[in-house]
Amino acid sequence: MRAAREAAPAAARHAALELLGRNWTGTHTVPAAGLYPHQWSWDSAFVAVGLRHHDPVRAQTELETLLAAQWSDGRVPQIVYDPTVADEYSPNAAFWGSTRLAAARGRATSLLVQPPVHAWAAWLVHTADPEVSRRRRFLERVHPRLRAWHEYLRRERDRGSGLAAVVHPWESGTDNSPLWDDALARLPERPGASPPRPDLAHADAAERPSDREYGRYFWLAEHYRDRAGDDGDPEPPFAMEDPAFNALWALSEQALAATARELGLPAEEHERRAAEILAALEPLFDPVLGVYVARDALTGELVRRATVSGLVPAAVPGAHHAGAVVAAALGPRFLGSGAALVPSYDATAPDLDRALYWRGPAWFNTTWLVAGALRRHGHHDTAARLGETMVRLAVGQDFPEYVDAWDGSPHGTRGFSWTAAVVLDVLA
Ligand code: 9YW
Repeated sequence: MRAAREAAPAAARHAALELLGRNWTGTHTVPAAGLYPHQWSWDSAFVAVGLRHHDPVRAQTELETLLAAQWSDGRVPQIVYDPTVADEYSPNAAFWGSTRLAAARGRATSLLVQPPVHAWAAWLVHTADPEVSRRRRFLERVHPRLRAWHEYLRRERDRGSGLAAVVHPWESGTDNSPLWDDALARLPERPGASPPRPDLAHADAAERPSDREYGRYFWLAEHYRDRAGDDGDPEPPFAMEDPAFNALWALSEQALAATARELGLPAEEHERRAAEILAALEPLFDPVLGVYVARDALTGELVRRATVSGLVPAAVPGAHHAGAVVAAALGPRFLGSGAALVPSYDATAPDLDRALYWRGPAWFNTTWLVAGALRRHGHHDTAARLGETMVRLAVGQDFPEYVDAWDGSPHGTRGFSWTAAVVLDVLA
């Protein structure tokens, strides 16, 4: 293990703010210079949550910049491409061709989405400094966009179960999670040359999805792109209900209720919807694993694998099986395995890979969400220990994208924005 140095809180805060300052473009924060040079949807939300303690106006701007790229159908795009950046990321803006689509209102974006954490982030940003938020009419301005975003998910992504389905693994935010293996295996191999992989110039190939996976990601992305991101396909090739995506949607609906109350608007509709999403999540709870799992919306089958996505529902107030999920988080599949941070995948699974992206390593945003769930259920010491460990491993190793959950060694790219943002929130 690479030694991670202890950092005093002030120095840690300073280092995190310094990194976020470097990754700030003037309008938004890139997830990481080099590997991820544009604006990513859920990354910006996490950045805003961390930044709110130090620069609430910049935190608001982060979210406002993202929401300015919202499509007329309400979708908040996965990536907003920065036209001043050369094509370092694949797929690039030309791949998607969104500027030719009226619904994208001229913006260069991905056609996909990411987990709906924005209403929740906006509410947290507001609460960090309500005065400056009210003065800037922040919630008034973002509320209609956040409503339209949730409306899009309900209208276009709910295939009748009450949950929103992702149409591509990238939409889950956990690209190569084992939850998608079976559904991806049904897709054709993409013929022709393997897609461009500029990511491999910035991170070790053994720590990124494989060329084979990328072939399928591209096949699926081309399929959706060729339909101009139209969700009306009665038989899409991929439609999965992810527990974290939907739990975060419920959390964001709860935040919209709080936002509505703050603005003097009716909140009941949001409260009801949050409760409906939580109820719709219930069939995804697996009593044997003690976590929520994914469901294939095309076959109705559950994917019975324990991943960190399945722990996230415990972070939502009112989640029905939160107690069991907290026990699972502390059990042998996750922290009870001796892990320092929450592994992205079941520690007892034979195909666990400690260095490979969403198939074993610990990420800071999901560990932080689980730490919040543990605190909510009275496990203050464990939550505090996770917080201290995150700060130590982040600051001592130049804010890695993810780490080995057991020995803490860094993986992926460095200078990763949400890792720094989580540190700021832990230290606040
Ligand atoms: C990629 C930007 C994104 C995150 C995702 C993460 C990764 C893109 O990076 O996806 O090229 O693999 O999986 O959650 O938003 O940080």
